[in-house]
Amino acid sequence: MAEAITKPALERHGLDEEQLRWMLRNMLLQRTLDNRGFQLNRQGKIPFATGSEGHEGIHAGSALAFARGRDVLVPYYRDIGLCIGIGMEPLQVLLAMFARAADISGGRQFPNHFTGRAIGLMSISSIIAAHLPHAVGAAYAMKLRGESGRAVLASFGDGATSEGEWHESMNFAAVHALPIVFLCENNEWAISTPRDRQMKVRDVVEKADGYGMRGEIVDGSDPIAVYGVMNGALERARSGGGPTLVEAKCYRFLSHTTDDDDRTYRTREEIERHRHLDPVPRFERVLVEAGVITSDDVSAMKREILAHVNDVTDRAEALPYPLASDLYTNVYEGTHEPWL
Ligand SMILES: Cc1ncc(C[n+]2csc(CCOP(=O)(O)OP(=O)(O)O)c2C)c(N)n1
Ligand SMILES: [Mg+2]
Repeated sequence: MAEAITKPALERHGLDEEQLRWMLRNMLLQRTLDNRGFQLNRQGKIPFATGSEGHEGIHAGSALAFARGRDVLVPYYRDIGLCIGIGMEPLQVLLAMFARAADISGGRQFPNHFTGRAIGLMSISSIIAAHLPHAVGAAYAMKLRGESGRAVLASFGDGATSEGEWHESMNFAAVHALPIVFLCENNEWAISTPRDRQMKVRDVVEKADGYGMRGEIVDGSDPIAVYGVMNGALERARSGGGPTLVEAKCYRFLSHTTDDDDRTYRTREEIERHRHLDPVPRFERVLVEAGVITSDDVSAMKREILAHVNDVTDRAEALPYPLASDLYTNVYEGTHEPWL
């Protein structure tokens, strides 16, 4: 009798079914919010949006490895899924897009420049790599205060690894064995600059050697693999094992932002060649095939997410803009108004 062909069991890195479904929901929510930003921009309702299509696996896996209430996240502007994954409400995303007064920055920041002290989310800087010395400073403070069991998760793109602040941060963190994980979301592009015009090495992770830092590479379109690597690196950092550079490979499917037209520097064929890496349909398939979720439940999840995103869109849009008279509130101490 022919032996039944058994498929290898899904590698879960200890994750239960609820956690796997949580990651899928985070990825679907991220994509829906992403698309909403582009739609609202094309409708002329918001001036600007940044997409993160292709990064969803990195964000879901890393967010699950993040210890809420203990760790500190120092992200960059493409990390919408990472921010909602550690507890930021989707309404905040829409308030920032619409630049409403109720936005946490009072409608002053670029969209996707989130902050949230209560959830351990440090403010995002538009200046590439400028957040990394701050991330290292937070990790240094944890070490000086003897706060073991905590770590900093700092993320950035491949382009950021050419910046002086990136190198200084890596060096300082390695020398002082700080509790920090550097997460490079390598999406092959820095606006219009491809990876091979950005660096001579093939993999960002090779740069870790120059600092005597541990480096790990992971398929960023596989959230379970990302969780495995990030969980290991964060646990090591929390328990005194020092920093790690994690390079998560992915691909940026959309233009850099709504202000960018990627047809001027890359072909449609190149994008199509990477489609099989799209983490969202890929993970959906993996979970359905492994019997973790049914196709019907995925459809119901998508409907529930769309209804929620529609609701927060309407709520945010209905709220007022900040008042011009509030321009200097929280900028200068007291009632100082520079024009008076
Ligand atoms: C110091 C600095 N230089 C240039 C810019 C303009 N800029 C904004 S995003 C970006 C590309 C960054 O690429 P990467 O780090 O790979 O991140 P990605 O956008 O691909 O996720 C550049 C050059 C900036 N914001 N800050
Ligand atoms: Mg990039």
